[in-house]
Amino acid sequence: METTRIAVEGMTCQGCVNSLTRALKSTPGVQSATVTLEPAQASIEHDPLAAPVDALRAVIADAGFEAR
Ligand code: 9UX
Repeated sequence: METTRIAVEGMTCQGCVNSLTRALKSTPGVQSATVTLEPAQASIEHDPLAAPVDALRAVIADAGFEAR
């Protein structure tokens, strides 16, 4: 298990935070995810083989936000 922090642009309210949190937590290989507006980021505990960082970034993009 590994923890990755990704800056996330485009979240404007707590609903964004909640929906991105749900999307990340439902991703296979993700054990836990903490998303905050301030700072605008996601901290993700994940299995790097089952859920590599590129996959996490894709989940963020698919949820409608920008991974930086
Ligand atoms: Mo708030 Mo975000 O009304 O996707 S949920 S802006």
